[in-house]
Amino acid sequence: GEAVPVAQRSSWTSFLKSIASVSGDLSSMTAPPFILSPISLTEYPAYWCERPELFAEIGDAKTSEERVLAVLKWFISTLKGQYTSRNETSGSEKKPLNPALGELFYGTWPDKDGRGKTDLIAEQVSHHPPITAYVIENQSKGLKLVGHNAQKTSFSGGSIIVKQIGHAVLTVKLPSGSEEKFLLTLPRLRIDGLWYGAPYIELTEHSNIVGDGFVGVVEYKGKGYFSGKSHTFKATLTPQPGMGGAATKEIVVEGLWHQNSKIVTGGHGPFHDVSAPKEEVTAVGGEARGEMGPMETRKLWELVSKGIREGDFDTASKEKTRIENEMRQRRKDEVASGTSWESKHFNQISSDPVYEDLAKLAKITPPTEDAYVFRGNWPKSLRPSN
Ligand code: 0T9
Repeated sequence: GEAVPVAQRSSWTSFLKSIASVSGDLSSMTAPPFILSPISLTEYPAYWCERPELFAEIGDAKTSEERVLAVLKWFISTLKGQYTSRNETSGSEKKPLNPALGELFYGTWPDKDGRGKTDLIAEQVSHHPPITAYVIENQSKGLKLVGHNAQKTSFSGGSIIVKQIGHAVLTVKLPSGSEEKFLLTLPRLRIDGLWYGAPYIELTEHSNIVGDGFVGVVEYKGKGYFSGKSHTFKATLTPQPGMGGAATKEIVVEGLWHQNSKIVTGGHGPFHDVSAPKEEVTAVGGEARGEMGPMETRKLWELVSKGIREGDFDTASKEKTRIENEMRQRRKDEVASGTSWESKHFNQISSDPVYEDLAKLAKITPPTEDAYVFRGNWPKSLRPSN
């Protein structure tokens, strides 16, 4: 492919051959330097809040219908960042750094224009396969998003197919003191453009937003499907009689998730629009004096990231090997001492009752999933009053 530097062409070809034969977890495979991202997968949950004002608006909604529309608008508005931002900043999709077990990321979006402060904790709760658990909270608006992410990859027709495993639950505290919970599931990804060395993501199949008297389905299509355009979606919100919601009408939104959309049924007019720039998270150290500890992602990968950014791939690869060996040694030491790694912020539960209830309502499979419950232990740097 022409996007591949000449010196890396044969290594890219053999990388592609090995992804075609390995199925499941590509994260630990060694890829040629030109495709490496200096950012770890542990940072990716920040994409959920790069439009913090839209997240905050969920807390300001007055009715069930307003609330579910605010959830849908926030969700759709994150997709551009989640799935196209590496292309925008570095020309193509890149392979994220493969996180270490227990890797941490703390971040915040400051209060501004009455939207309240929003904070994030992400922790790598599994190394192989990579699983990231996260919590994003805007306390003043009564909003808390808790979720986890894993991927199952396969190769088909020259593309990587990524099935996202995991889900998120958004809890909205209402002024009455009661809570509404929304279940969010995640789309499937197809990574195209591999042959040319310029990979990019298209979303396929569907994902769900279920809660507050609505079952929402977001369908994704790319070029050559119902609109003929890339990044097309159609979201249908169907009220559930008997689920407490007062709403009775179905709402349909259509458009391009990386640009804009409009309400076409159950209302009319513009819906989301992500032409304005997004707001990146501010990384915060989680240690007592606001410093970054050795397992905090930007500290842990500091020299690897620097090497990748500056084109010093020897240093990057040496440092990466050092970290991997150190982690292997930790796991061996645990076995020898009969201990095991424990998450700092999350407790794993083998089935999530909130997922089960809402998945049943929307006929989502599988009927149950595990989940990671946030322990509520915010670092002082994010919650000085703790
Ligand atoms: C959750 C997101 C996820 C993580 C990434 C598939 C992928 C790892 C998972 C799904 C976020 O909310 C959204 C965005 C991008 C996803 C990544 C894109 C990607 O390519 C990687 C996989 C593991 C690879 O690195 C494949 C090899 C690479 C050479 C292709 C560029």
